[in-house]
Amino acid sequence: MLLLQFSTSHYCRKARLALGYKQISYRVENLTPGLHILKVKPLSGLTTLPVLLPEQSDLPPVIADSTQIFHFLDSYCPAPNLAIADPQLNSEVWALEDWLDESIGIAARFVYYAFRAGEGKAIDASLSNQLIIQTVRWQYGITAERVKLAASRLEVALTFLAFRWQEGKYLVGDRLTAADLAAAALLSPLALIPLYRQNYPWLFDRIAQIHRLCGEPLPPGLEEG
Ligand SMILES: N[C@@H](CCC(=O)N[C@@H](CS)C(=O)NCC(=O)O)C(=O)O
Repeated sequence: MLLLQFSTSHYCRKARLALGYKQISYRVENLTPGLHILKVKPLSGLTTLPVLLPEQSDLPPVIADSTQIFHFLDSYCPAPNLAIADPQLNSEVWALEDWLDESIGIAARFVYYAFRAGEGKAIDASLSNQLIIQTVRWQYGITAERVKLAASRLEVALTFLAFRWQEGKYLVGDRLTAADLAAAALLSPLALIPLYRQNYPWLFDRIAQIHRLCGEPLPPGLEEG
């Protein structure tokens, strides 16, 4: 299988966590932001990554969107499953996964890029890096007002997650699901931001645990050694 990705994207990390959790061997192709459209649009009709190419004649040729990749991987390799057999709990798994994907992952992106352009500029103050950060902020419309809204959305999410994730519990039921993988990947950009590290230490412990379980290298800010 081939995963088309941006190496730094938290949505691509989400797909890698699922591949790793299921111990599926795969290759990655890192695309260049902007130029990626030339390759991705003809394949999926979308402009976003990740995109998974299963590369087997009996399988769909292209799976775009991290949530669709989760569903595909559950049908391709059912154990361990990202869903839960109980229909009521399972509806919670996928509602949470969708909320994390469509709201919280975007809020994390807003807060992360605002940090990298301001207080966290020293992480990489090179002209080329700051140019990339400015381009991303322009592309997604990351303004100060929207960053404030994103930060308050993250606060709601982290208050919710605290009840479920502290003490090694899972977001739904009594084992890891799509919801836990989505949260671990989509909140990982916050690991570079001191304010979140100080206020939510349990969050980063859990993100690191889930990465280890999936055999995925830890995100920037949490690397060991
Ligand atoms: N809901 C999508 C979101 C993916 C997404 O936003 N990917 C970003 C990178 S983090 C992207 O490809 N942006 C480039 C673009 O929109 O052209 C998913 O889960 O796959």
